[in-house]
Amino acid sequence: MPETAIQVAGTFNVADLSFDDFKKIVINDYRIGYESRQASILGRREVLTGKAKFGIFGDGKEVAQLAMAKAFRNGDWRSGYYRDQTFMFATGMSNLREFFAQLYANPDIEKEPASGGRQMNCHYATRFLDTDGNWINQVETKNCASDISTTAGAIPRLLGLAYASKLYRQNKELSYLDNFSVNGNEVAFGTIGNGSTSEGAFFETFNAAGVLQVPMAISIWDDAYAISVPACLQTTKEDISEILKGFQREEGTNGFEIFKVRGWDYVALCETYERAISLCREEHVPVLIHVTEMTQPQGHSTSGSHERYKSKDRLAWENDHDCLVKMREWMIATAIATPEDLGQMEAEAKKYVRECQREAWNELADIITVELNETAKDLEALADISAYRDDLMEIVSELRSSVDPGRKDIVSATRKALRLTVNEDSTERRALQVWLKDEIGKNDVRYNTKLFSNTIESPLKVPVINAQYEDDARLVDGREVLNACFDANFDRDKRIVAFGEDLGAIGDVNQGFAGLQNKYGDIRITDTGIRETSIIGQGMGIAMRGLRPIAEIQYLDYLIYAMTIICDDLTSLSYRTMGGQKAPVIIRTRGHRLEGVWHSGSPMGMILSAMRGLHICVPRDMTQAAGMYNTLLRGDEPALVIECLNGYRLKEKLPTNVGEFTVPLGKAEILSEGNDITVVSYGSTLRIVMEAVPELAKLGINVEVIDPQTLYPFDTDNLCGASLKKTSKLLVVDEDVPGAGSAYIMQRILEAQGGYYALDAQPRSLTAKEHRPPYGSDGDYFTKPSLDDVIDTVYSMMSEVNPAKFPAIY
Ligand SMILES: Cc1ncc(C[n+]2csc(CCOP(=O)(O)OP(=O)(O)O)c2C)c(N)n1
Ligand SMILES: [Mg+2]
Repeated sequence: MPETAIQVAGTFNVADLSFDDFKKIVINDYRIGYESRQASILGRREVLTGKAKFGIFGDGKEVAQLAMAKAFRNGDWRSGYYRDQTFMFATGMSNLREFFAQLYANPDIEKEPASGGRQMNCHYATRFLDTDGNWINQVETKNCASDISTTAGAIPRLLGLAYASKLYRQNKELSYLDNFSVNGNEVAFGTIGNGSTSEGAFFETFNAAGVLQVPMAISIWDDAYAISVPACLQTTKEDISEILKGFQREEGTNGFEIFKVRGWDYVALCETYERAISLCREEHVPVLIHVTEMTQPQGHSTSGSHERYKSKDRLAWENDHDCLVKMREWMIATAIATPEDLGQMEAEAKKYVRECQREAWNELADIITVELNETAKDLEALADISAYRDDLMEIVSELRSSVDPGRKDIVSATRKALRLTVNEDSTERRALQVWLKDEIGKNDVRYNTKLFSNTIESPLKVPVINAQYEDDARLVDGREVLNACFDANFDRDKRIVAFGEDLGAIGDVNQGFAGLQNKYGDIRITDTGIRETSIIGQGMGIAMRGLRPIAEIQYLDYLIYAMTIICDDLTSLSYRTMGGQKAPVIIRTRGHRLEGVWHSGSPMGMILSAMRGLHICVPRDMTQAAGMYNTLLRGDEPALVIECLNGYRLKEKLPTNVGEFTVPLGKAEILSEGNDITVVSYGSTLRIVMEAVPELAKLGINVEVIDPQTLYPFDTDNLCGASLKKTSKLLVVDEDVPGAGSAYIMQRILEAQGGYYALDAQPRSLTAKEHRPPYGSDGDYFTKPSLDDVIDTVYSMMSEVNPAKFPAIY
């Protein structure tokens, strides 16, 4: 790595700081800021010359980030957005080479540790799992949760990162987890653009932090624009801290401490961060630092130019108020540095950034050149003995002359060559076939792995323990099975916490947690406001800090309010960091059958499409649900468990090992054996299907009923496909709209499991109607699959194949 000045911003320890030391720190800060600016300029150039796809940079935001970095300590967390490169450099959480490696999408995590080339540039993350998936010691490092591109997307999890400090400080039973916290002294730093504060996720989370009183420090980088949209169209009074004044804490109230400071005023920024963060750290008071008068010297991103929408006056103002220009002026005016010294340092910094950029480029380009040359030689060898010599040499020549080639060019050339010579056989061709398979495998690892953490703690590896019962096992309400399960787990593992609307004092709306707050305390079992997005964010943040949250969403219908955070942030976390981060949140909810437009939804197709990266559990009763919780709480991957809303009062036997037995994920169960037709269903409709079985038997039809138990993973032992070999007929029953959850199940069975080949009748689905279900029992009967519907549909499928034996009923 080329030589540079100290990469990490110094802190001012006023007591024993000489003017010389002070100068050194300031000059070093300026250099970090200046290097960062050069990286932005060079990065943009690399995009515009075609070496990288897209660029978004932190120019104009440098000085505030230098000040913020001074207050950031080991153990602290950042959860922010794409403008923070200076902060990342100043804290040592990233560096220039990694910055360029990400711009070039280098898939090597050694070179691009934030995402292994998966995320666009300036999306930061530190790796807090080692290569085996074990936690590293978080109190000895500075920590950065992985960025996402959606505006305000980093804020909900910020709440959890801060909330973890509160749990670690207030719950002394957690003191053994000393690699995650030192008495909850860690501050969670958030950053967000002024425009993004218009998002609901920001307001919701902000309010929650004021209620919870957690060490969360949100900085708002205010450059008065959100791409082209000016502040007057974004924010009431054009001033976010002004309108948030009602959150200011007062004598005897909770709330925030709110600070406002200009983004080019180095001294004021350093003082503000020092004051704000010590208060936040010591007293667990959330703070807001509104940093105004920031600029965008190069405009928003490489996708357009800001001259299109900013006035000449505004552009001139931005030039004058460029934070680095202002800092430089101040340094000269206060005799911290001379223009000559600074000029020389800037020249060195420019050169240094250029060297880092070249090295990062070469690190990837050199490897690809070697790979390209090897493949080109192999293609030439094939050409030498092939009847398609000229065409093959054309492919090689195109490959050799491609500008800034990537692996796709090499693989694509090989695939073309193999297509061309499909009727030939030679050692050379076979060698290319082998190479291609191997190369596709390697790129699979680069680009298609780590949807889940897949560590030794994966819930898929949790040993299966069967439920045990006494001979005269008690029949209890389903909710009591769950209650006993949660009780046993809270007793076993002090890291587990649960929170949600009405979860604490009354023990949730269906009383699964009844009495447990009294037993385990309100720091572990907690009521929250009505705020689904930030409930999930709260879970994510604390899960990233080593705790085990059960985050409850009161009804499945309200999961939609948390969709953005679940599908953007939680489910992509492992993938987008290439296994560098995890957040094993268990989302608990209840759904399917009840009555009413917002109390009976079963939007499984939506969930299955949007939430790959979660295990999706659909237990048919509370015993199966308990077994799934037992599995998930011993694993380390996120999951969604949807309990059946109409099952809490149904009687079930209470297992003697209610906190120990496990239900394995992805293992389907045959609930009724038969050889005429296979019916696959889950959750609440399963009970109806089981009621239909004896009725259909009376009509001479033997039904095989399969419960997949989890929709993702789905029936990993292919029980459904195997059943079709026997029955040749498939009916899928669920309560989603047509072509949603049922279409997913069909794809798994007919395509992935090869069930298509066993069919001798058209596969059918029995689902709810296209619209949401109405209120009332008649509405339910006419819109959701009923017992009559199941019987008649199965019968009609039999009739289709054998009308003589099964004449039409009506
Ligand atoms: C949810 C969402 N909506 C829209 C966008 C597109 N977008 C990307 S950046 C941006 C502007 C953000 O402005 P601001 O929050 O002020 O941050 P700045 O870029 O000015 O620092 C927009 C609209 C997005 N990424 N995510
Ligand atoms: Mg902005």
